Amino acid sequence: MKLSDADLARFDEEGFVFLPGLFSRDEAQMLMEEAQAIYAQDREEVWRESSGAARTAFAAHTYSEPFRRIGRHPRLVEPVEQLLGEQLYMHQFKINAKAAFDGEVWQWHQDYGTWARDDGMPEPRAMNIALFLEDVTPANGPLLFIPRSHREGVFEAGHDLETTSYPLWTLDRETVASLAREGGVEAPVGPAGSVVMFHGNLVHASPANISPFSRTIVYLSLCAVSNHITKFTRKEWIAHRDFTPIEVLADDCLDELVAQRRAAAAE
Ligand SMILES: O=C(O)CCC(=O)C(=O)O
Repeated sequence: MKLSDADLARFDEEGFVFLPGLFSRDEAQMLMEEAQAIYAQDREEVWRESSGAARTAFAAHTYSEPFRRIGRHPRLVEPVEQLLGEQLYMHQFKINAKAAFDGEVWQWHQDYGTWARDDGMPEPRAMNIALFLEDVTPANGPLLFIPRSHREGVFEAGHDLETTSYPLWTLDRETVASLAREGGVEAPVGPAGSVVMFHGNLVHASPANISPFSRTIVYLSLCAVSNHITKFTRKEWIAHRDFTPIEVLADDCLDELVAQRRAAAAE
């Protein structure tokens, strides 16, 4: 799948592109059921909020067939290849839950700030492409982006090990306020199956979810192969060390799994 010239121009200008309804509801539902089964497992790759609700599941593309296919899906991999102009490897893969009532914040940060500091990634030639597995609304903890904040490089950040169970290099309030005075804050919201891709330096966050509706998003952090990480401080299943270029599957690679789920539900 290729991005249009308008998408490319918007990405360059704003630092993100939102593609509503890129996957069908059936595809998103099949993946959502798989995500719930993973969150129910007791495994080290599943991190939890202080309430015990799942916060994120790392590396599901290595132990789940539906997510293995998502990690090689042309609708997710090809747009990033187009933007970065070379083949990609999977730097990180996570399925972020924002549990109804209990989903906690993600503080203001830049992903490349973490990839550079923790993983020694040479350049911001990596980015997230995110697929909504449930409807994302203004109420259930949407991603918040500061448009155009990707243009100013990496900001000073402090390592926050306390606010949530997830250590993060976070920006101070003055920096966020000054960037938001220029760019505002936008929250891409839309139905399950929508996709958003954003620059590694785009400043973003998400609020707590006090609504009764959960919000689940799967993130592929894709990195240009020539830009692979050089420091191995985090677990292999958080920051991958397999730099093999991703070979994409066929566009209909999820159909068989959707049909299997449908047949199982009809029994
Ligand atoms: O899923 C979210 O709400 C935010 C995730 C995020 O910011 C990240 O993974 O860098």
